[in-house]
Order: sequence, then C-alpha cells, then structure tokens
Amino acid sequence: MRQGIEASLLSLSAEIADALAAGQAVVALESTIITHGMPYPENVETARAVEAVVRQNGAVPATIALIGGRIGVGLATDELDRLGQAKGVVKASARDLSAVLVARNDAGTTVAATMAIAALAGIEVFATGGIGGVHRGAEATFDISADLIELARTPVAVVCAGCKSILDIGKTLEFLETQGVPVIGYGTDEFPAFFARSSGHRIDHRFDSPVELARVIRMERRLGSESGILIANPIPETDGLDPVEMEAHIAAAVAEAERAGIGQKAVTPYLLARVRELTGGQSLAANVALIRNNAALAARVASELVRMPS
Ligand code: PSU
Ligand code: MN
Repeated sequence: MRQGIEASLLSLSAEIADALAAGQAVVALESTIITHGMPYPENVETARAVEAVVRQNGAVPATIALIGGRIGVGLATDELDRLGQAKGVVKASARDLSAVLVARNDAGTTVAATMAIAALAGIEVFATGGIGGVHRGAEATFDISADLIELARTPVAVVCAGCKSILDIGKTLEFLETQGVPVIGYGTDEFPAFFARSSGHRIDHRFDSPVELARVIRMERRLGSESGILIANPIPETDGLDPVEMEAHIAAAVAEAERAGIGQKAVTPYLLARVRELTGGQSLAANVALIRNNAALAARVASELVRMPS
C-alpha cells in the first residue's frame, strides 16, 4: 500500500482548510484536463465552470495541481490561469510527483496523482471527465494507465463518465475487476463510453441516488477496504454524441498515433486533440458537458457523505 504523502508538502487554500476542518463537503478536481486535455481558453473557462457547479450542488471545489514546487489543493484564480496558458507544463501522474516537486515545475495532475493527493488531504470524493485505462492494442504496447493502479490502492471515490472512448473499454473493465476496484453505475446498468451513454459493456452494480452512492463509499470503508471506488455517470442524454460516428474518428486517431510513433504519456493528449479536430470541436462540447454533470453528482455524493455517521 502507498505510504501517505507527507502532510507538510500540501498547500491547502484557506477555504479548503476551513471546509475540511469544519467537516464540510469537499470535491477534488484534477488539472491534467486543464493542462493537457483541452485548449486555452476553453480549459480555464471549463475549470471555473466546474468549480461553480460543485458549489451550486453544496460542496467546496478543490482543484489540485503542482505549482512551483508545492502541492496546491484549491487553486487561486491566477494559478489556474497560469496553468491553463503556459506551454510545456508537465503532465504528472503519481510517479512523477517527487521529481516535479524537486524541480519546482508546474504540472497538471492526472487522476492517479490527484487521487493520491486528495487521500492525503482527507478528501473522499473526486470528479473528473474520464479516467485513463487500458489502451487499444495494449497487448502489444503494454499501455495501461496508472489511474487503474491508483484506483486499486487509494481510498477515494472517482466520479467519471467512463473511461475515454479512445481506450479499450472491455479490457479496462477486466483490469479493474482483477484489481478489485468496485465499479458502480449511477442510473445505468452499462459502463458509459464517455462521449456516448452506452458502451454495450454491462456492469454489476447500479444505484439511482446520491445517498446510496454515499452509503456504498461508507460501506467500503466499514469493510476495511482502502480501495478506490469508480462511479460511472453517463453523459446527459442531450449532450451525448453518436457512438458509431465517434468510433470512426477514434479509430482514425489511434491509427495516426501509431503511425506517428506516439508513446507513453503523450498518447492520451495526442488522441484527445486529434478527436477534437476530427469532430470539428463537437467532442470538446461533449467533454465540457459531461465534466459538469460529474461535478454535480460528486458534490451531491460528498454532501450526503458528510451527513452520514462514519
Ligand atoms: N480524460 C479527458 N481528458 C484528459 C484526461 C482524461 O477527457 O485530459 C487525463 C486524465 O488526467 C487522466 C489522464 O488521468 O488523462 C490519463 O493519462 P494516461 O493515459 O497517460 O495515464
Ligand atoms: Mn499510458
């Protein structure tokens, strides 16, 4: 099991520190989506909008990133701008944290890194767009996101709209099963496919209310489990894209990435940017909609959780 990050390395905003001390609901938000997932200025606008959605739903947003050698939990406005505009900002997964902190670089944190930091700060619920997963062709490339490993060992519930559809959804679900990560559908019996509501892959557990999701999180801890929990929340009906059309664009982008020899952590940003171009920006609009939707659910779950006896 991971050793907890030393608490003195955390730089909590006053608002987050107060909220946690007072036992208020807090929702962690990642920042790779800002630095590598979306272009400027949509990235910063979306980050702000998502924070507002968390507040509207009764929780305090804690956007997490590495800022000049410290771990920021709850970013100031200028820090968010700096991250969103700077070129060449690092994408930090959990394994990159030490090197990036020593080098005093700015970095966006992936789901894996954000989970690790949220757990140390005592934040139990985290909203993102889509998690990383097993890439298509992983049997040849071995490309499996560290997000899945972190989910297996860090006690944070992650609300997502599925894994990015650029991935192999079936293999991602198999990997999560092997790693013992609970996967819960919110209002769905199927694992959602990020841009589309359905993937054809069934999941075993479904709940239709935030309070039941909060009960699952509590029950997991009462059982002594330190595992993450994946809450799968489909994109809203009106924002979903046509899965067949998306599939064609994704397949094209994946083939291009292969031909261009893109590897390691560059793969995901490359594919997201290509799919955005190929869909004429449609994928970006859907991405924004699903993140807002996830932020709202995460805030409602976090609110239920703080009302619940531990
Ligand atoms: N989903 C998106 N945009 C993103 C990501 C996910 O719609 O930018 C990011 C998340 O931060 C996720 C990371 O943790 O991609 C996974 O990267 P990799 O596959 O290299 O582990
Ligand atoms: Mn990868």
